[in-house]
Amino acid sequence: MMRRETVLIVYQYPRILLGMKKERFGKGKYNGFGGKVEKGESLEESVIREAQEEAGIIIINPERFGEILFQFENSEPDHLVNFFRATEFNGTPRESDEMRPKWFHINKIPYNKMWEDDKYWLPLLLENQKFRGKFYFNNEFKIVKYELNKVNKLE
Ligand code: 8OG
Repeated sequence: MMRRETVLIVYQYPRILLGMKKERFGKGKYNGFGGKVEKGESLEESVIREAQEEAGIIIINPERFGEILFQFENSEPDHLVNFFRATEFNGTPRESDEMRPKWFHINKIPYNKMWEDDKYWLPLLLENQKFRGKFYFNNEFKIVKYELNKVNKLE
């Protein structure tokens, strides 16, 4: 079984907008906005909808930057996550049931309160580099092995 998901990083140099996840998978961690891609939805439509639901912002021109397959030792299904970046949005970030938005300077990204893989791919996204990869997590949600490649384009 596999779940298709999205994650959006809003990047307004020199800061990024993350959200503290208040419920479900990844609770207690900072992450970009995103979630499950619904039936009949494109990746882009999904990430726009999630940013609106979770942070109350209308993102403009989200750009796809990476694709990572996450596999877990426990019964969690595989997650195929597409990562997006947007620099512009309308509205003011506001807290929702799921997320509490917060800006971070790019020199102070809270990697110790994020998924362990983020410290590998997020610097690439911030440097304009597209990527593709695969991470395997154990029962304690620690990385057991991974591959991460820079790519010129995502087909
Ligand atoms: O809606 P749901 O609670 O299933 O959303 C899970 C979110 O977490 C979704 O946006 C995809 C995202 N996500 C993973 N794995 C990882 C990961 O390893 N790092 C980051 N940054 N996000 C992840 O499912």
